[in-house]
Amino acid sequence: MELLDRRTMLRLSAGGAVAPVLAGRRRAAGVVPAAFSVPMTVPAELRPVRSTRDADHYRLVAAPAWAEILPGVRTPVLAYNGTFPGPTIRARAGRRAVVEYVNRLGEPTTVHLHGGEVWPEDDGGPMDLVAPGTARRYRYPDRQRAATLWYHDHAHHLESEHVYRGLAGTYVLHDRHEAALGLPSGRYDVPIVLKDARFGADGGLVYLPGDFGGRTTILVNGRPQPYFRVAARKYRLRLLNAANMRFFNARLSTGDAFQQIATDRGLLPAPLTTTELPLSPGERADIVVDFSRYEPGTRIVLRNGFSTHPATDAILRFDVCGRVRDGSRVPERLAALPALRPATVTREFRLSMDERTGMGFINGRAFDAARIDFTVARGAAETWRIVNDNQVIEHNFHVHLAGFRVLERNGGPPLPTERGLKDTVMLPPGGSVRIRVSFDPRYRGDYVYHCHVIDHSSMGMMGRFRVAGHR
Ligand SMILES: [Cu+2]
Repeated sequence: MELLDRRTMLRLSAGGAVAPVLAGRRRAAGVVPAAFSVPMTVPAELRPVRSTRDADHYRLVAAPAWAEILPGVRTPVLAYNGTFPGPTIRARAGRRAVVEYVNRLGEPTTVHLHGGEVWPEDDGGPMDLVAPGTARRYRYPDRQRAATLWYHDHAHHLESEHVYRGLAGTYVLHDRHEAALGLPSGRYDVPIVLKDARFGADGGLVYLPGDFGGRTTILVNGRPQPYFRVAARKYRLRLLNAANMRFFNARLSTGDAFQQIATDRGLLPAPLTTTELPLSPGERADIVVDFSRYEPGTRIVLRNGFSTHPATDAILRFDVCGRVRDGSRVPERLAALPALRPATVTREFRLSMDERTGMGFINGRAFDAARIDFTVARGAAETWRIVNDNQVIEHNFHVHLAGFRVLERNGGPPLPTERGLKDTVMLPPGGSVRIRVSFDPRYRGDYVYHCHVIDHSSMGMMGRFRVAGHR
């Protein structure tokens, strides 16, 4: 029976075929509102508790909390500083950020800064646990270019449920170069944290591993399919796919194009005009949407082009309000990418999941905290080929510390939307990519790489590598 259930679960995770049934049940429970009936909220910004000449100190407390996700319903969540999702940290390149982290949950946790170039002891790796009732300090050098990063729990075997229940937040890194470009900023620079969830009849979050098909409520910044009242001007939207398993393909209901200005690790060389933007879990993309081309009163839905069910099709509705003065611009040149360095080593990673047991493997091996899979020379550039060996299950791939560029997808060119600096890349069933991974010589030690469909990494689809050697 249990096997059958797991099988059903995996089938759901592959195609979402049973979603209509679950959606029907959910509607019967009467707790999830109709789409666009609640306003979108913007996560609070975390103020430093103190600042020194070169560092900003933040305090992050993980604790159980209540959140109003569905209108009028109190839902128990796991929260950073009491909010769902966690507060947005806005850091400045060239200044260190120090996060004092307190774990007031009943389980061990870690905090990983996804996309951050940090020392291993500050990476919040899956085994570097913060015990319940204890605290520790994470130091982020912030010596990389401006980018939309995010922080989330990474405690092995628990990260999937912890992130699902709320332990995730946006970490925006600003720098001077970007500030000088004149892009939409301030209240017009908005984090859009995408998740999905399954609610019980009591309004609680139901967590079942691999339950893609059951998580049919789409959440934006912690609200179900909200509306967002926007001024008729340009907005920078920082899209973060913080869902455990769901892939999004962002599109406007009008079919209109928008501009992508950044990938995971920072600005593109030039804005890309596109009508769709696919994002697998962990990926980010910054886009600029110019609402001044619409008459006030126009409503435009941000849709998920990957959705196979009407209940999960809509993400968010933009309600265009009055015209305002807009001094922002999207310049034709954004930021030059660093030169692609020649690779000294080629590696292959084959991702697979046993559809019968739900166990995840990379190159045939499940995660073992005691095993180092390979060693990278400090400061090296390497070419990695990554293959999804499953024929129905979606994976993706994330490496800690290093950023990369996508060289090839399925033997052809990369998607237009992934031609920038990346740290996470999608792998549809049977798909493959070749990437050029570039290591910053300032860092060495042990890090992990894994599928960021975190119900999969939780089940073993993860490994460790070492960066070693003198300069
Ligand atoms: Cu996977």
